[in-house]
Amino acid sequence: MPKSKRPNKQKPALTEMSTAEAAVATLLAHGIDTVYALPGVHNDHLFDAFQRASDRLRVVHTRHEQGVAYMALGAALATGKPQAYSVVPGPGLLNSGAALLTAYSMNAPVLALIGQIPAAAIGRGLGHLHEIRDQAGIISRLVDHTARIDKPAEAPSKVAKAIRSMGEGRPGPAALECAIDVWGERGRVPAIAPPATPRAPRIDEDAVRKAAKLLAKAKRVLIVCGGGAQDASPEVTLLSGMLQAPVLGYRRGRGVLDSRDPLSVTLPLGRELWGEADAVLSVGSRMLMPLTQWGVDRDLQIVRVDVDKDEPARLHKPNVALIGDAAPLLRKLIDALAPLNPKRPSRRDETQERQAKWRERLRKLAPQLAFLEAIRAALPEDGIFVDEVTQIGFAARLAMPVYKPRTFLSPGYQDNLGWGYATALGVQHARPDVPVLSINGDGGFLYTGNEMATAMRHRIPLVAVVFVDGAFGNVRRIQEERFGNRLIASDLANPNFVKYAESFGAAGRRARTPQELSVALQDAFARREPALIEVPVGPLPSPWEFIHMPRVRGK
Ligand SMILES: Cc1ncc(C[n+]2csc(CCOP(=O)(O)OP(=O)(O)O)c2C)c(N)n1
Ligand SMILES: [Mg+2]
Repeated sequence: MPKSKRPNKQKPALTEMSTAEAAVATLLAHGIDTVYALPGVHNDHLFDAFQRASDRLRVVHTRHEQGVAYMALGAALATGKPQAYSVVPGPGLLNSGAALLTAYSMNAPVLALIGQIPAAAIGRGLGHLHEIRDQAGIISRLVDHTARIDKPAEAPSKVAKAIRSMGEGRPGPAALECAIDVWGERGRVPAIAPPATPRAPRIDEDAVRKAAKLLAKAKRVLIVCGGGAQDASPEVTLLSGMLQAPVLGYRRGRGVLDSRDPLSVTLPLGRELWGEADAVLSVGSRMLMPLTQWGVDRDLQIVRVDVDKDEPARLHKPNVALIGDAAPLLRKLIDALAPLNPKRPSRRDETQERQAKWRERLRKLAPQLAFLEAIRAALPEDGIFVDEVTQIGFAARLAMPVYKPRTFLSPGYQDNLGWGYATALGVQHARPDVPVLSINGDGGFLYTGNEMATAMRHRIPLVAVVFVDGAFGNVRRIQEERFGNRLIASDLANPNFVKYAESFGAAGRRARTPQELSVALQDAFARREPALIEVPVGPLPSPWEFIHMPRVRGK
């Protein structure tokens, strides 16, 4: 082609902006319209840019950095969409650390915008305000993608890349640092474009056919769902019917198949079915408990659907690994299976009868179950339940009916005490259209109970229940049962939680029985204002025999 006819390669338009303004414009272009943020001098220019964009961007500030990070996590879990939080460097970053760790382990798309000391001083150990040794190195252990924005022109591409990284492959958090003197620096910035639609990853059709053949031949299939199945509920439901396969969801897999479906099961029965299955289809689950505690042998064929290519073979090589997003992969699998699949006898009656037997045995947890019944009756079908590391939570994972995906949020393998209240605040903030319930023990609640101030300040109508046994009850029971009642560091001095809530201006109530809890919850959901219900309880029966159960197959 003659030189003169070459199409004019247009240079992107340049606009004069600060680094912070460019970062904010890029967040907005990517649909991020809320930042959970706690300010400080390192990020003053960033907050000024937030302020100038306040017709399009909401800033929700909390009373501790763990609050902003957990809120962003909650919003990400509730919506499946990227969310952002911002903190000062050093202590601000570390204060948000447990939540960032949890976002990583839950594969949640959370972007951390973290301040830094003056650019020229980074790495020199001069003792600048909030300096921490090798901040970038610390962050890199917490997230898969991190970068530092060093000048205004870099902001759009680095922010865009960070957001893209949160959704590519295995989703997860990302972090960006920016120095105190760089946020306000002005320069010419390339035009900020909305994100390109990501290309759908290629599906390995051979692997899909192989999986379909394997499943079509199998007689007793079990489907195991983890957090990665939450957006594949219609597909899992269809497959379960086609294969007459019970669907096991424990913590993060609950709600993928509606609990009212006779083929929906939780842990104790799920383990029994694992012992009898000739094939397992695992969808977005690490399968740590089945593979390590329940055992595996040659008679069990395994198909694993996972977005992370390294995950399926980590513990035990599956017969087939399908790599990619669960929903499109399962749709392909359904198409491939349809012509091969024999008409199967119904397993609904069998599964229901066996569920009923387990329900009898689970009566051992009757006090917890009675409170859960009251909660389920008051919480609408699409209401969101935010779990905690507490006796009621352990029982909920086993026995509370869950009707829809993303309505049962449990912290997964971190099981970090104290995540609940602030995470639930983020959930309620991101989903103002549905009621959200946060359950807590008295131990866990005071990790972030101070964020009741945030609920009031930002009018977030979250309802929290605090079960008060005056103890880190779980720890205390272990000391009683396994350490000859040698109690240590497990008793608690509590505030009056009703007065505590009232001191923030929130509604506080006490409910002493499941019936009273039911009434208090209905009232709190009707009022749509921040509320706390204190429920005094005694020691509660142990759930552990239903969770840590012995091997059912293999050596
Ligand atoms: C971050 C974190 N720290 C400590 C623990 C250990 N831990 C598990 S349960 C528990 C006690 C929970 O007490 P509470 O919230 O009152 O619930 P309860 O068992 O009394 O119902 C503790 C300390 C944990 N899981 N996570
Ligand atoms: Mg307690």
